[in-house]
Amino acid sequence: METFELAVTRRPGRNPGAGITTVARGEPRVELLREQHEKYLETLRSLGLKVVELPPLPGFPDAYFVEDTAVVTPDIAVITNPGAVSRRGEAAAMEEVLGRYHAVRRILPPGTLDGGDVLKAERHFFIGISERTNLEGARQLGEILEEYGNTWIPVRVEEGLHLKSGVSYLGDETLLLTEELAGRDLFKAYGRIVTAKNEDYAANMLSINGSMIVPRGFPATREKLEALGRDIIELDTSEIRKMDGGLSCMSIRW
Ligand code: CIR
Repeated sequence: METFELAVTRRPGRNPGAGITTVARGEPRVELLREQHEKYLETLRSLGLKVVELPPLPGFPDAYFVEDTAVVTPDIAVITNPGAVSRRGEAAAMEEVLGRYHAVRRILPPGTLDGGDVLKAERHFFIGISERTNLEGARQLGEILEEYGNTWIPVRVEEGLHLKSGVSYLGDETLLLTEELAGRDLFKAYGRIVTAKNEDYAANMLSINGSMIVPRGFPATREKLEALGRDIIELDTSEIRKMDGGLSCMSIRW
């Protein structure tokens, strides 16, 4: 299984509630959101990752959802062109940071792509076509990935903000995914653990260095994951969820 060594993150700013959201769960409590973010960083550190903590990006209330700004593989960092116009400056700010570690390429207009739509399963990439990622953006990323010996396939996103709102890679050719995605042919070659009824949000989680970080409050899905016999760490993401975010969104990992 892949080993992760580093996570790039960004601290939430003063007004995360000014970000974009499609969910009606109320205004996030800023202090609590910060605490939840801090616990997330502590958890990544406890799993052996070095955590790069960037400062808030003034004028970009969604900037702590760093995952959307870049796709990183062992070979290359691809800076995205985020689908939401209000988030485009976040990607430009990430370029300088990732350039310290990787050769950098870019997704160019008219292509749009959010990292939340890109699911890496070893050397195969599922790229969600969503409100944020168009086929042109997916194709540009796919061609770059192919240059380095990877394969890719586009996936229609019909529920949730991003592809990874509904599916996570657990390693060992196994996915955790919503019932809707589990029915799709393109996932059938994988081992599939399906989120429990009314627990679709639990599909976004992180499988890191032998442990699984899962959102708190989804006991039936947790029970299914327990069968894998790995360590499970539960984190409260109540405030992050109000801004349409989940566990994967808050870091870029490699
Ligand atoms: C947005 O709508 O862009 C942010 N409020 C949430 C982004 C979540 N990112 C992710 O799932 N990768």
